[in-house]
Amino acid sequence: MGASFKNPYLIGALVIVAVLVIVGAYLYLASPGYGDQEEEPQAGTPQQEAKEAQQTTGEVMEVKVRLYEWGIEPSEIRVPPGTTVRFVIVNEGRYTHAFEIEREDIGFEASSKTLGPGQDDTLEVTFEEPGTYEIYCPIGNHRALGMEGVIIVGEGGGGSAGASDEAKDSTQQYEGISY
Ligand SMILES: [Cu+2]
Repeated sequence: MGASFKNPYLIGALVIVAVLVIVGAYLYLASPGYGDQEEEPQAGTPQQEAKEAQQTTGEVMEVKVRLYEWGIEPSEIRVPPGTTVRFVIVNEGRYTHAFEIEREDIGFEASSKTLGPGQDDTLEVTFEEPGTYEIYCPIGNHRALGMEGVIIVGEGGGGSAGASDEAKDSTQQYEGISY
């Protein structure tokens, strides 16, 4: 008998608890505080922007180029097609130099400023067309003296061989310097 009395109380208590939980949850969800919390990720448009910035940074390959008597280093640069390269060009020599990229068959040409000793410049180029681009110093006979090299835009930059590509690159850079 007692149980039949207790049960309605128990059920009533459970219903009240359930209602409180639901109301509490509703109030919590609807509260300005919760709204703010949800807006932060939405204001995470900053987060999205940051992501995009990172992606952009990831797509831009920065290459430091040293100009000196008589050479350009690195003398061989390999990039996958579509890569945007930001060349940071520094004249570390005692003569005036410049950095020019040229590919005659597609009529491509880009050049840094003429740089006095110690000066630097930045050149940003997106390489769409696979092939070999020449790099050289256009001043005087500097190219003939050794201030030249190549940028190879290749499709074979297959993802799996990333590490070995790097190893290859450094070897080829040394080969480039030696001749
Ligand atoms: Cu030069």
